[in-house]
Amino acid sequence: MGKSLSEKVIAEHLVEGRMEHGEQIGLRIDHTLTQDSTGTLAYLEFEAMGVPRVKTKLSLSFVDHNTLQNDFRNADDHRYLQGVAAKYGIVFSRPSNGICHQLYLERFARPAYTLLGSDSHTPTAGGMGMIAVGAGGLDVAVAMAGEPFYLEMPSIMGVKLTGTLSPFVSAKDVILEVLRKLSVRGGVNRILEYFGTGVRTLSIPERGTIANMGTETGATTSIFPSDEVTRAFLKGQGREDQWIELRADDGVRYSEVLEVNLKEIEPLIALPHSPDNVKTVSEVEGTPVDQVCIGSCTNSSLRDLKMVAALLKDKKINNNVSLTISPGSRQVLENLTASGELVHLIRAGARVLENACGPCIGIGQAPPTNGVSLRTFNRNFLGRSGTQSAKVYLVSPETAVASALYGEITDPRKLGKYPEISLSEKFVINDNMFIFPTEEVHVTEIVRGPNIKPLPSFQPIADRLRGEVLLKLSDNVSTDDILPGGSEILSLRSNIPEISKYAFRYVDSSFVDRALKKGGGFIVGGENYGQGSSREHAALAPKYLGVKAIIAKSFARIHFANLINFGIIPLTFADKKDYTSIVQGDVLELDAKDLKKALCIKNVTRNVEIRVALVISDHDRAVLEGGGKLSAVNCRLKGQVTSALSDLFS
Ligand code: MIC
Ligand code: SF4
Repeated sequence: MGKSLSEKVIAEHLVEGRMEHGEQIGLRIDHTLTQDSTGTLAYLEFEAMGVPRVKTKLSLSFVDHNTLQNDFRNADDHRYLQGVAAKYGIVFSRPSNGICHQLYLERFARPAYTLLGSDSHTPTAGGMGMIAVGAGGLDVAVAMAGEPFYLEMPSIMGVKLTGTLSPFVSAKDVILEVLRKLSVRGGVNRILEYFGTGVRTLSIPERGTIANMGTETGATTSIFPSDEVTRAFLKGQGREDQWIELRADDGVRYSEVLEVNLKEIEPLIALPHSPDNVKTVSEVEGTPVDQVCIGSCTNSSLRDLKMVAALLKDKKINNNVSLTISPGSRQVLENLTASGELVHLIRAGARVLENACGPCIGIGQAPPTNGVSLRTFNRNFLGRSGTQSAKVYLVSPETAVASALYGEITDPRKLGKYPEISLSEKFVINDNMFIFPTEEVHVTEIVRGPNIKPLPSFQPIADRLRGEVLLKLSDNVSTDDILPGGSEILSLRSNIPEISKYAFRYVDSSFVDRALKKGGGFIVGGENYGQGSSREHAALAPKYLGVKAIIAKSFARIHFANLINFGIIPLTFADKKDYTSIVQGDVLELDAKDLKKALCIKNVTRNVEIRVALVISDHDRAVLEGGGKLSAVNCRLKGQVTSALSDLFS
């Protein structure tokens, strides 16, 4: 039987385990990336390991999330990150150089490599034939220290693309179609591997868009073959020598195959408040729009902004719409400037913002009260825009422009003549906002501002856990619910005691006080608990507030790993019906002395026993029992392997 593309890349990097679905595997990581809002913690963790220099082929630190400097805090974070990069041999991308995933795709991604990034949209690089996975900062720090990355071997789902996209339909519509079919949890513990004749009709930025938003299905990653289109893109970036051909063997058998005929897709839109709430644009046409935001790591490439420029040329946006455009990178902006296309954006009335994440994570541009905001982004969770009452819809750049011009949700096919967009044979390249590390290390002291606090240390898990159910939640709780974004909260990312005060802020503003008053306790969740971001803070803040275990119907992959890394026990109901037998405020008791045996929670208030499961590998159990990953890794790196960890590293 032939091998899938994913298996080929994984096999080349496999250092532990068998490539069988469900098995724990260890992967050698070639490249790592971090961004500022997860990076400060990741580097504090890396520093704590005492490794003198990163051990990867390449590690990158981007400043793209919180570039707003309302006070000293973000500027201090940026300075800290720059110092760390210089000291430990990491490439530093300065603020406003662009969004990590766009920059990585342009300048560093290469077929058949592995990438681990402390951002959930790291799979964007799968558009270039890589195994690129998002993870918590600590896992990335561990990879920088040269250790393998452990994960459950996903099943490989083939996504067969046939046909060609129709005019005004683009990559965003393809991934919205996939989301419509799979939902926000259909990809969990799967790799989405694209194949079929439709693949070669898609450019690298389009493949990047699809791989990027595969994250919203919960997939471990997405991957495309590396073909002549890949080669042409790399050539345009002056990196043709990094190209190799890569595709699945003939006769490969995927665990499942999803068929998507590109020809049949029409413009799609995700309705509030979930990326899988997908309808055709024509179904909601005519809804008045207050704001349109173009950008984010999903849709801010040169291909996308050239399309936007062509569609806006000689037109003016509607008087009731605020249109913002955040280019994905300085390269995108420079190319648009050199070609003269930037003027079409400006003349039409667009507000051109910084090359950064910006409104995607609530850094400015909150919509008005009850406002309708159309965004080319990847997430529309309630409140993420900064306005709780706003309704955020996710669309392609084509639909975004049509709606900005008409002032209401509009099918872009109304725009008439479809402009043909071709990517330049050679991009204007300018790497001067990257600071490349030198062999010689000049940095003796890393400057830490007053908001950069040491990592809190936690006690190992007690033998007997008792406490109240502090919060009972429903399905698909996102990390934005657990610990929101926005400029105010993001500026506290390097200060766990302070940021913890914002846990569940918009879900239940009394949660923090209750947790502190009760000395911690439990949280109960539904399906897909912790979907969304890779932020470790969504595990660290509850931990800091004394949360001992989370009992849910199922978990999202990255958050599940983060809970283990920081010593919160992630339990699933053995029988999902038992979810109804717990009420917020109930007192629960768990014997956690031996996490290997079958676990049972006692609901003391209702005097019932609830069977729960801890579905983790021996490796993860050892991490949990040893008081979290940092201490486990430190033991390993310092050669002090304790008995609890002996299995782990033998
Ligand atoms: C996001 O899109 O939610 C973020 C902000 O990029 C996060 C990372 C973070 O919280 O810093 C992600 O996707 O991992
Ligand atoms: Fe940035 Fe938004 Fe992409 Fe997250 S999803 S990396 S906030 S642009």
